[in-house]
Amino acid sequence: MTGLRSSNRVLRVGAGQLGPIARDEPRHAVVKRLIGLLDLAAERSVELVAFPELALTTFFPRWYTEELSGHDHYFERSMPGPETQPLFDAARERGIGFSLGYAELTEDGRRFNTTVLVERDGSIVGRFRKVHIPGHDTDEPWRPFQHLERRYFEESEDGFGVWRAFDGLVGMATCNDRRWPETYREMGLQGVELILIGYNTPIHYAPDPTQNPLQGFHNHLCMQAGAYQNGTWVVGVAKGGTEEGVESLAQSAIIAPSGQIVAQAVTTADELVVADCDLDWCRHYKDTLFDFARYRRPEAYTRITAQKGVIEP
Ligand code: CDV
Repeated sequence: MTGLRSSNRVLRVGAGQLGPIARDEPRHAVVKRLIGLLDLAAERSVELVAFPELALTTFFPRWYTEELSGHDHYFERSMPGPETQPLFDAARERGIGFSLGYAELTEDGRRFNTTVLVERDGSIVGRFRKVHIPGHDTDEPWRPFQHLERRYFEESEDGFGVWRAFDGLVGMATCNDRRWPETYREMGLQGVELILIGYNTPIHYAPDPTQNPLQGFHNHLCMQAGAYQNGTWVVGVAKGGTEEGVESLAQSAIIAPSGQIVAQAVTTADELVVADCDLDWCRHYKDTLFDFARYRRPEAYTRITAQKGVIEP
């Protein structure tokens, strides 16, 4: 590929960052905040807004309950449901698509940390269930606050899909998924051009507090690397600020296929971060350095490992 080319596939994307959601904040109040961000998006002709992980409630896995059903009121039994329908209506009226993270309770009683992708006409494009579930599943009162995602959510076996939408190829991942290279590569192998990632990342990491001052660095490090190594846009969107006494990272960012951050949040509150994402720009990387068909060598990776043998830790 030589030189630059003009593109018809410039998608104006917004990262709809949220500040804290209080434990007693009702759904309808949160939905109102989300619609407020859609209003900002409409003013700026944004076509797609990415909202954070578990964007409808406080981050409830920080509290232990003996019975899982003790937290069922934080879960959605349908999407849209009665309380989220106004968000779907508002988005469709404005011609804006969105991704939304929420706690999903299926008809057969399974619980997932899910994100739904909705097109500009209100149709549901796809649904992603978080693959890498961090934290722990039993009460650990020694922590200043808990991270009981492994108690409340199943690990998804569905993997990382990519959907034709927004005139491009769009994928999703959720919070801890963004730290794993396989997340991006699985979608990269399907040609992904835009990955939407919501997160709730406490600054304090109880198992190893030496990582606390590096939270912002690690957040951008993994998303920038994932974008560059797969020639894709990445939108990382936080629920940040201090929620129920727990400080969480903000720093929502829109990252180009070059790995460069092109727009970033400046607050820890509700904020819309906007960038024009030229989906054709992905080709600069997908057709050159990261031309998978030409240069990637999965057969050699396996062979070399076999020859050397596995070194026991
Ligand atoms: N919600 C998350 O998945 N949070 C994790 C924390 C617990 C490390 C994260 O990777 O940001």
